[in-house]
Amino acid sequence: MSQAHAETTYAQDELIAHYRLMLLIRRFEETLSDLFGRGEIPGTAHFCMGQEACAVGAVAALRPDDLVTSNHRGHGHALAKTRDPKRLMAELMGKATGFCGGRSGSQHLCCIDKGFLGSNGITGGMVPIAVGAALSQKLLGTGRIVLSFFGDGATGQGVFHEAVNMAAVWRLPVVFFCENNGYAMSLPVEKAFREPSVARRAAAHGLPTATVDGMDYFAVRQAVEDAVAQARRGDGPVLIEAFTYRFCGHSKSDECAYRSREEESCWRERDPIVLMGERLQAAGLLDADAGKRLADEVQAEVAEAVAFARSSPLPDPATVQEFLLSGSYSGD
Ligand SMILES: Cc1ncc(C[n+]2csc(CCOP(=O)(O)OP(=O)(O)O)c2C)c(N)n1
Ligand SMILES: [Mg+2]
Repeated sequence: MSQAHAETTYAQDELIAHYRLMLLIRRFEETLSDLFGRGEIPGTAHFCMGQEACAVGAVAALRPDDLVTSNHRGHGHALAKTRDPKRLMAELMGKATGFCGGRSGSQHLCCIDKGFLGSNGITGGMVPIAVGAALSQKLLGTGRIVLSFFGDGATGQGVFHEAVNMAAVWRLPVVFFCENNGYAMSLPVEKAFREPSVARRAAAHGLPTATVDGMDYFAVRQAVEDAVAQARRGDGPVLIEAFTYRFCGHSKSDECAYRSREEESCWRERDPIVLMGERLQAAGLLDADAGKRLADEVQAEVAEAVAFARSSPLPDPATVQEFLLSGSYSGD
């Protein structure tokens, strides 16, 4: 699909909804950062600001009943798949109304009823789980796809290659989506790998690969739609490498001493939300008033999520042993 035609191919309402969702992810994390500063969020969190077009563009290519796995930088993935900022905020505050009853925090989020199989603090840890889920879908004949998000750093893990190989051999319905943001913590991709291209390394496993501008919602969506079509046909997995950037530090304590302010501002000029807004405006789908209305709506929705989370109860201490083991745990 040509750049010029992308805006007219998709339904206008859907494009506006996806632009709004990207805004929601950004405002949600900005608010979260503030809540962290106030001591309202226990544990840690890794923000995805700058990477919103990857989460929203990729999930846009799925059916609602498809499945998603995430990584440690998972708030955008979770919001794109569940569209439920209230339960996410409650989970991050450790409240009983959260996705996992307040037990997971940022690093082990999951929402099975919406097909969000989980974030994970173990780098690369969800890739084999995505492959296992894809094997289940194939054996059960559900026709569902699994979309697996991970970072460039995860591709240095042995288990990543084992999982991609197995998916290729068994032609499993999985789309591997690498958000290459140039760094694993402070380590630049060029220093971590003699061959920095994730797509070239993955291609050695015998599956098709594609690279895409991860700041461009339309490009991401198109690449994932093509990959999903192949996987859904039964022709096996595809790996997509999306070039993107995290606008914030790796985690809350990172001051980004390993990268230059010039590099940061170059990428900020390609803010995926601004880029999508400009595309929608140029196509006559969004004007300044509508943009302002959406921004106000999103602000209100995040405030509502915060109010919901704050007013929710903490988990009942009497339930502390629930979910530790399936079946009947006697406490012995
Ligand atoms: C198995 C394992 N090794 C190391 C770490 C520490 N660690 C946490 S995040 C991270 C970097 C991950 O980089 P990448 O996959 O590129 O994701 P990004 O943070 O850039 O989104 C590392 C090494 C970990 N969590 N798990
Ligand atoms: Mg990275």
